[in-house]
Amino acid sequence: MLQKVLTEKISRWQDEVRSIVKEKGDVKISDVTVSQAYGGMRGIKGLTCETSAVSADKGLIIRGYPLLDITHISPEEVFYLLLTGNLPDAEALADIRNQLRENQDVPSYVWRILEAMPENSHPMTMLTTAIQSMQVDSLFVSKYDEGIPKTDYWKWTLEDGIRLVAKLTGIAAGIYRMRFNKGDRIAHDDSLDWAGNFAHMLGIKDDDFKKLMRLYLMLHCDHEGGNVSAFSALTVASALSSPYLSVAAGLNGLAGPLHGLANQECLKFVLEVRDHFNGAPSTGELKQFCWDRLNDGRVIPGYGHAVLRCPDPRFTAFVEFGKDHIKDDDIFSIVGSLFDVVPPVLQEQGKAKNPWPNVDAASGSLLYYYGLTEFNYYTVLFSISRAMGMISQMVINRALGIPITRPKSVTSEWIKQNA
Ligand code: CMX
Repeated sequence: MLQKVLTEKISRWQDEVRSIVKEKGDVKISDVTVSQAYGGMRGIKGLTCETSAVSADKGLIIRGYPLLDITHISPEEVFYLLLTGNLPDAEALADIRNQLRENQDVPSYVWRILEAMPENSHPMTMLTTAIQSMQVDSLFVSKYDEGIPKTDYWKWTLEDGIRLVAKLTGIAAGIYRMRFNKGDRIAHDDSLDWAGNFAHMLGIKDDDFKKLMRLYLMLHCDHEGGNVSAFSALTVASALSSPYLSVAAGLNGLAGPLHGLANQECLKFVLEVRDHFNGAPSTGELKQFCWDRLNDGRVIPGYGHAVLRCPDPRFTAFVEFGKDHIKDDDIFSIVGSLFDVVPPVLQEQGKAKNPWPNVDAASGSLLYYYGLTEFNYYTVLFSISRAMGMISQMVINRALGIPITRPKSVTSEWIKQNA
């Protein structure tokens, strides 16, 4: 059903893009300065992304819906929305849920590979290794080898994508139980939705934790096309590498502390605050603690952003959840105090362009409360969700025939001569 809806929409999107390029192909949409060329290409408009947009003052907008208007929808609904541009009706939702259920079993070779890894492997390394290993089952690769036409690439990218997303919760839960000695893997419960089932397979039995997983896996799904993980995944995919290799590449970028790994760094920081002050500190103490960290040349994790210039709505959504469910918790109240203290400190320091919290500032305190205390696991949760955005972007790029990525680099010598 999803496949049928997309087939119809994609032919319209292809026509639309063809006519945009025909009419406006020579119109300039960005200039590039020397500082931008040395500065991580920040702000250069050089690629398109249909699934979501991030505005500096409002944050994430998914297919036209501001994030805070749709925090009630499930991850499966957001996956459908990312792919098609519309929210699913009951029948379409049941269809995508069925497809995820039918494809959820993890191949046994994945467990053997994970078991062979060093016991202290980072959970993100385990996750991307598991994903890469499933390349062997890629339908895109086998259809490509058979010589399918270019116009069909997106279909097999989608089939791989659904199979991958379906297995990610089982793989991630298995990694959690294996890596942190939680006992045997827990079998899936098919009466549950995708995120509820994930909570169940982790072995955390609280119904509110299931709700948190629904929110968590929805909120992290996508953040337009130019962030490290999306851009890396798309760049690798543009070489027609399989969705397995492309998503693994993107997630390896997510595993960096300036990107998705900031959620583990952030909770670590909050726990450092708690341990240092033996509880919640006063505002003055917290301010000094932040200054000491900045003076040591370290960043305040969970704050700042390359695009946003406002509190991240994903942070707001997590804080709302926390206020509703764990209002009096010590760690959650430190997160609240940091929200009061860090922005003025960063503003006073005058370096960070955005002093406000990002997605990673609050989520860890919620996970910790429900017993998911192993913070070097947190980026795995981010990954499961973000894979939906990566797959959706990949399907659309392949449908639109976006060619291999190849921006032009120049040498400093060239800049000296030409700029
Ligand atoms: N604490 C201290 N310094 C910060 C800072 C923070 N939270 N955020 C930015 N700065 C500093 C930068 O390190 C940079 O310093 P230098 O000039 O010495 O290099 C300066 O302020 C300017 O940086 P910027 O233009 O404001 O930010 P960037 O676009 O370069 O980087 C980001 C954005 C997110 C990497 C940065 O804000 C940061 O390191 N934040 C902390 C880590 C974090 O929370 N990352 C998660 C982001 C969300 C996600 O992707 O998951």
